[in-house]
Amino acid sequence: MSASEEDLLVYIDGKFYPKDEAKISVFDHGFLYGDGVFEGIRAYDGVVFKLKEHIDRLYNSAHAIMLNIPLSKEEMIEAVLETLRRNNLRDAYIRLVVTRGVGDLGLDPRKCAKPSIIIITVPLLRLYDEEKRKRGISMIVSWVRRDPVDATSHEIKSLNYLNSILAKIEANNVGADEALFLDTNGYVCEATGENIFIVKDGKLYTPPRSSGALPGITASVVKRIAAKLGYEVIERNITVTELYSADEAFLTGTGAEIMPIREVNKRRIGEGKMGPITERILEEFMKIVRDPNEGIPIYQ
Ligand code: PXG
Repeated sequence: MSASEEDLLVYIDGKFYPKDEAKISVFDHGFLYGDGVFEGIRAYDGVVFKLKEHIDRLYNSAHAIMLNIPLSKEEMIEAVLETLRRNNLRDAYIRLVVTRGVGDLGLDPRKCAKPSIIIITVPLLRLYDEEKRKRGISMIVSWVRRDPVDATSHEIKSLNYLNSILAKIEANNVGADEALFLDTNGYVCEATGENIFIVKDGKLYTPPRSSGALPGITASVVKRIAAKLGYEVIERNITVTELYSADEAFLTGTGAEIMPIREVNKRRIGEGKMGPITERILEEFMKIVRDPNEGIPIYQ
């Protein structure tokens, strides 16, 4: 049995705190400047899906911002598993945050002596209901561009998500489910926290790394599934007009899993519901996420 929401324990720097007492300093630069990195991870049926890959990405993000995480990768994996065990969780959403730590009111990270590590685990978070999954989501193209690779690049999973939040606000304002970013050159990039794929004439297309999109772990699994099912996956620039006339389109992410896109800027995509290739990939994906070989078991 999993703990009730109120009893959930949160890991902060090696100690466990009840949810209401899980607090960090207002002088932490994660709070003051968004100076830090994070991962969103899922556990399905007692297995943390692609935990090693998420930990590798976390350490790569930290490396890019010159933040030395005071735990080895093995210790970090154990801390995540221990947090899940303390909360008796088998199906969970895990938020792993590493901040620059406590400093003064200047932004210089050298003033921060020690990074803070926070691990929050909650019973599975559902971003969209199953009805939405069949129908697909509505999207708008955001007026705000994805930060380019030579700016606060989203290749780094940093605590700076204002770029995404600005787009989400626009989607909310017009009642759309999600917002789509274009890259600096006006090509399709990604959604606020999901990568994008389109299907055209039996082939899959997804934007290249140079678009500034985060290299998604779900996206890499989807590429593998597509190849196994015999669909070619091509990484290249995609225009908005191409997206409008795609046969199918879908988003991928830890939170959204695989989510079909029904319409973009009121243009219907394909049949305006989950397409057959998306459905086959989703079916395979749902098998893979529960495969113990695709992650790390919590209890053994
Ligand atoms: N792009 C961005 C900018 C992301 O933040 C993805 C793509 C998909 O990557 P993965 O590795 O998850 O397939 C992300 C992931 C949230 C939330 O709380 C965000 C993400 C993951 C989980 C939850 O909004 N972002």
